[in-house]
Amino acid sequence: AVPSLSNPTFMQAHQLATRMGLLPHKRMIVRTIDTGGAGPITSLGTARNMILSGWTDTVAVVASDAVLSMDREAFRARADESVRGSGLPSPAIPHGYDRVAQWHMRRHGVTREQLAMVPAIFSHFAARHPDAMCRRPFGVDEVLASPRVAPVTNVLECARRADGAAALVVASSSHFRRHFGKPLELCPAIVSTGEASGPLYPPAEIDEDLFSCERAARIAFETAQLSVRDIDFFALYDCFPICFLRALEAVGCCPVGDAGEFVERAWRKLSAHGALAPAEFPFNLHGGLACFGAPWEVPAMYGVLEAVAQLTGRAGPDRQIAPKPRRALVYGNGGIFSASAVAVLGDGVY
Ligand code: MLC
Repeated sequence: AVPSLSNPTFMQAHQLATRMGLLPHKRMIVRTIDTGGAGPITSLGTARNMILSGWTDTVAVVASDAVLSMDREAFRARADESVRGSGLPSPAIPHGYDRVAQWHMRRHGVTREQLAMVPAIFSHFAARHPDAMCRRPFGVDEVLASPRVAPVTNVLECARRADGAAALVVASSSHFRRHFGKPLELCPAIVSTGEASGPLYPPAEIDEDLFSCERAARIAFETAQLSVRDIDFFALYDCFPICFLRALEAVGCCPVGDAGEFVERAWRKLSAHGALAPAEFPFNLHGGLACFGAPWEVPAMYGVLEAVAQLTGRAGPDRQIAPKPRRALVYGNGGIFSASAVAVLGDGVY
């Protein structure tokens, strides 16, 4: 399990397992994974490693939080506290990402409008998902007119406070065959995972060394003997637009510095046709953190669930990529670019 902000407890997974009557149990291993928003993807890697090393046949990964139910002042205080010592003004997390966005604008020429295009595109996707919080597509003008949170960050660009939970069972292939009696194709494999760490807070002078997603993606690709060309769907963490832009570059969808233009091309196409087919922009088709919703450390799990829906052809007529994707890449980011975890799901060498 990953930690909760709304109901913080020591050793969250032990609390959960005890309350569910699963502990004490001699063969049960319980672990709380704390890599911030990367937690669900780190957990997939941990589950895979536990199974590959023969410790167990099945692992449940559980993420839940209720930060929308929190009083907004209490949320702000606790969120600020999570980056205590960073010296960032309140709200500290949006300001931290904002600093990185400003750096990217200066260094790579990303425009304010290109940042705003990220949630604008995802609002169109979210409107097709029955569980997404954003029910109505919006445009760049609306993003830029929404209340300012930090110098180049407005409300519609922020991870949206939400209550929510998601769980996933990871099983060995032999256990799956024995107990579920279904062909393996109905359940995507965790082909590989990669992880890397950045600093706890953005340093006073930001440079390329801040980012760790590149390293995490490289490990995942090398382990899988695959490249970005083998991926048909991407769930890339987008707590703020800069996180998504940087992820596009990190996983190799475009060269470093070109993500703003990459997004702008998609936005122009969407604006010209009124919509994008899922295969035309196969990213965060559930709507991502700003538009689907972001219960603190849960959202990367929503990316995994969308990837599973896509890979198994169960995303429904509005969102399903056709033909059905073979492989997906999911990326979770923790802290302010402090932790990166990447997993490749689907067909592959595993
Ligand atoms: C907020 N609102 C949105 C929205 N975000 N509406 C549409 N889309 C969005 N993305 C709306 C709320 O629903 C509310 O509407 C109003 O804006 C005010 O938001 P609030 O949260 O109720 O109160 P406020 O104190 O004004 O704070 C606004 C905020 C805050 C943007 C500063 O929501 C915030 O800090 N968001 C970011 C959360 C965050 O940092 N998550 C972690 C990301 S980092 P109404 O109608 O009710 O008034 C990460 C990595 C990691 O994921 O490791 O954690």
